[in-house]
Amino acid sequence: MREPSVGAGALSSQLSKCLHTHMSRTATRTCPLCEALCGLELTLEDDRVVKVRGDRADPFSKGFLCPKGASFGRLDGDPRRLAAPLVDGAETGWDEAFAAAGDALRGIVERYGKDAVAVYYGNPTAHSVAGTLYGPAIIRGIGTRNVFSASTIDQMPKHVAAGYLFGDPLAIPVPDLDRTSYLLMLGANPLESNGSLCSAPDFPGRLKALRRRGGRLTVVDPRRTRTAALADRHVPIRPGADAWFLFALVHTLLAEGLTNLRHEVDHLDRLRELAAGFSPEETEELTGVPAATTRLIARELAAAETAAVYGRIGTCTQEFGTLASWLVDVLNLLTGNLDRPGGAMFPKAAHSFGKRSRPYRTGRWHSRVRGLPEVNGELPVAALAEEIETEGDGRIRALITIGGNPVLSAPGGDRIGKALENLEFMVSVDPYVNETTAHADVLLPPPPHTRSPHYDVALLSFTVRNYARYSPPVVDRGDRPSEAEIIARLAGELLGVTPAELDEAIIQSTLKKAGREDLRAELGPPNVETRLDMMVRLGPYDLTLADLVGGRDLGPLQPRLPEVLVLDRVDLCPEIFARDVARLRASRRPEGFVLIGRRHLRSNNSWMHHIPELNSGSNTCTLRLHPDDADALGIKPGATVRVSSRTGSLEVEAEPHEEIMRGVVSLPHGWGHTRPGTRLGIPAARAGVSANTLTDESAIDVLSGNAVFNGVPVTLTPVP
Ligand SMILES: Nc1nc2c(c(=O)[nH]1)N[C@H]1C(S)=C(S)[C@@H](COP(=O)(O)OP(=O)(O)OC[C@H]3O[C@@H](n4cnc5c(=O)[nH]c(N)nc54)[C@H](O)[C@@H]3O)O[C@H]1N2
Ligand SMILES: Nc1nc2c(c(=O)[nH]1)N[C@H]1C(S)=C(S)[C@@H](COP(=O)(O)OP(=O)(O)OC[C@H]3O[C@@H](n4cnc5c(=O)[nH]c(N)nc54)[C@H](O)[C@@H]3O)O[C@H]1N2
Ligand code: SF4
Ligand SMILES: [Mo]
Repeated sequence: MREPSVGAGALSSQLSKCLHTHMSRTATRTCPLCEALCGLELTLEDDRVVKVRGDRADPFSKGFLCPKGASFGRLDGDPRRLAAPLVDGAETGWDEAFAAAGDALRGIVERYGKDAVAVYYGNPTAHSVAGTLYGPAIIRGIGTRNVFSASTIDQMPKHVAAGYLFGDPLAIPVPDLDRTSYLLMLGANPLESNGSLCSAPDFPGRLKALRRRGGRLTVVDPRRTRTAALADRHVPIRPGADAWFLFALVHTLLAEGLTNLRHEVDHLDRLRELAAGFSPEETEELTGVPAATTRLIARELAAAETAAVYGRIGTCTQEFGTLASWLVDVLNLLTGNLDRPGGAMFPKAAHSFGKRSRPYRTGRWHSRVRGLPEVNGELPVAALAEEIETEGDGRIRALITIGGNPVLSAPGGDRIGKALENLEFMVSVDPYVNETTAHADVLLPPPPHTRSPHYDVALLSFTVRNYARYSPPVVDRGDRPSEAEIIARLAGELLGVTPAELDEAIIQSTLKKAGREDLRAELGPPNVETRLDMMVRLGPYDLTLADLVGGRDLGPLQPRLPEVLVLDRVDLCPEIFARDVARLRASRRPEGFVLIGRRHLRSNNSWMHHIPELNSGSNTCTLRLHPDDADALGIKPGATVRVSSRTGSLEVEAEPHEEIMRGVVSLPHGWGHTRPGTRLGIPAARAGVSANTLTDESAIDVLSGNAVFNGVPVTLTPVP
């Protein structure tokens, strides 16, 4: 019998023979693997997921599923997942592991002070209740300023842009995808990524629907990606030049009198002055975008019945990421599309965080070695290695990682790997022994997703429709702690409280701040579900957590700028951005080749390459370059090429490809699974090389501290 193909990795033939003797049942939950938030329908036999389908009853995803979601069962039942904690590489009990971590961390704080313990939060923490609700307790528990996260290798420019434009770093508008008639998309490839800071299950289907209803899609990207191929127009741009291009659009709107500002704003004059020097003709050479194309796009944006400008990671992980992210919303404002249906809007989550009272600012403290400003309570992960290596007061001696793999994912990752060897102590909350966690003295593995409650505290504020879903665990986890309990217990070791005491204290203080102490009697015992229930009850829809099981559509996005603003008016041209324009003007087009990244539908940053179904087919770690560039260098398809940058050098297979601009080469990140000590079992032939051997931790977007992954200068040499 042929095994069913979807999510059937766990279904061995032996198991299928005893189907009749096992209880089969279905359960639904949200897919935790990307920002699209699809509903999954799982078929379970005993505690194993044997089949995965899209949950057709989910009002948001309506049955959509991608290949990664289809592998949910494979990941959930993955034998490489640790079942018990490791201390010095050997399995121990939970109590011993927590005691070992607590003793070591307290000792380091006593000997060297609070800042000697650093924390790094990786991408999966943004998808988990545990990371979002309990992570902050660890920082509080230690009292350290050495906080790092995947935000500074991702979306930090978006937070800084929103923070200064609207006063709140979380007020990031999303394109009203289902209603817009014109979408200008820069540096995003949702046909592979499934979307980011714009949660939209079946993003590809929604883009096709946009075109079917007569709308237009323009994609700005150095590569003709699958998304660009689907668009009405693909505009190739030189990596890192988006701020120049966006300024040229602003210039054209202002110079040709095409603006339609619908909100009261500050500093329009300052913007006008700055934009004067960015005509499409002046910027053409730097951006590679013909002036006529830029003018045409500006006029189309202004003329469209509704339009949205959306920039994502390609516009963030570059030298002028904050300026680019700011200008995206300046365009939404100038064309009258901010906060109106079909434009760029602010979703309204079902849960409450409480409103921010003071306007945002950055630079409240600075990193010790390079003096880089704090942003959102964090320091740039580009500064992590130097803070561990450099002697002196405040040197990092211990590290806590939660769901992160900076050795492969952060700029100059090889240097971080070496630096981790110099730590006195490291503890990781992570299911796997990988390139980063192999350095941990104590490793605390969370249970598989089926055993964990799920609610997207962070991502439900960036949905293209107002929507919420709570997923209770579908499998009993026995006496294994949930990830929330793991993080709470780790924090408790430092704060001297139990998880229940921590939860109760947070519940009491939240209710007090909201003036709703009366609500305590209606809530359950202090735990993660009760905290979520409280947040939903304090939210804007008069709902409880139980109402959100199975998914709940809360309607199309509604205009709500006044509710969102923490400033008196939108600051169209904040001074801190205006000052950074001088840095932009001083920038030059680099000589030679520049490197950009690439995502593949079957990857997820660094952590799924050991799953054979995902590390297969076209998901390969090759260097793409334009065939004419390859010819000029004498590089044949499949040949090995040496790629070198300021920070490192590697050898990789060349894949000449028409899709990419001349002068640009592309390498996916998260590969390079060749480091010793890991327990992933990835065959050498499918291990790839790490793009972050080449990226440079000394280059950052100064305003946000964000890493530069696009536009990294490299040289290419054919290897005989
Ligand atoms: N399958 C899959 N899905 C994922 C992930 C994954 O690894 N794999 N990762 C998840 C994560 S963590 C994130 S943050 C999101 C990211 O989601 P997206 O933002 O959609 O990310 P990418 O697919 O990398 O698309 C970025 C695009 O920017 C282009 N680009 C590079 N440099 C420049 C530039 O200078 N200017 C412009 N305009 N474009 C540029 C690249 O060619 C690429 O096509 O995806 C998430 N989803
Ligand atoms: N060159 C280059 N580098 C990049 C990018 C790029 O485009 N180009 N993209 C960047 C982006 S957008 C991001 S978000 C970062 C990601 O950077 P990181 O978040 O540091 O790296 P990931 O590879 O996502 O690692 C995820 C880690 O979480 C663990 N994990 C998986 N599931 C769970 C769970 O449920 N709980 C816990 N506690 N741990 C879990 C995995 O084992 C792994 O160790 O990479 C960045 N790096
Ligand atoms: S698109 Fe994202 S959320 Fe949906 S099934 Fe795939 S990985 Fe899961
Ligand atoms: Mo990301």
